Amino acid sequence: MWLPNCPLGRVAPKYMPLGRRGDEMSTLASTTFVPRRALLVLAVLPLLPACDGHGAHTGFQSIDVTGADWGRDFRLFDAEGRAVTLADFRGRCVMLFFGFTQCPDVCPTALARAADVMQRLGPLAQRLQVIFVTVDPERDTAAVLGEYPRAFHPSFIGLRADLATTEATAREFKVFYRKVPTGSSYTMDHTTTSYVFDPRGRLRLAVRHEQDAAGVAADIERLLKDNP
Ligand SMILES: [Cu+2]
Repeated sequence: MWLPNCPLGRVAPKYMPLGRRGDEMSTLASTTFVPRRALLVLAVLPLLPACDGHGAHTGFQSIDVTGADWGRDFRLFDAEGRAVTLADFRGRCVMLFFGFTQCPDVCPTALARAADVMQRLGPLAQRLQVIFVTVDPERDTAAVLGEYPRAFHPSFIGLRADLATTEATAREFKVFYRKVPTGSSYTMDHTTTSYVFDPRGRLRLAVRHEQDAAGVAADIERLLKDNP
């Protein structure tokens, strides 16, 4: 069941192909523009506590998911093949985003916003690690992931894993993705939410794709100041 007021992720029905009307997506009421090619599908996310209004009074502009029993950790590999887990970033906030480097719009937009957040944080930006996790490890090789996130900010890193681990990690974070054939090639549909962990490694915020950089920066600044 979909709760139309859940701010976490929405699709605009008018951008859905006619053939899909009648499935669960067509019930989504929204004014948010998300191109079909980068469609977010967040069928599991109405389970989030914020969707019942819980997040409204926490003072964060992002959705407060503190205490979630999911999104606890990951074990993925960086461009040099080293295993990376959340514990590697203790003392810093982590902003985690799932996508793929050939994404035409959603991923570049999310990473550009993350770079904007870094700038807005000033010196505090040293305490934020932005991580891009590929949902397309077949094309996003270690070499590709060594380059792509850095094009947005030199501190950003890309992580990957084999297909099974990618799937398990996405499931842990309630992230949906799937291949969509495009003639001889394919693109990916994927969830557009970014997640923020506090410096103690606790999942705290789900950041909507539509949220602006100023709001994200304010939320992260608060998490950093609460955890000096
Ligand atoms: Cu994308």
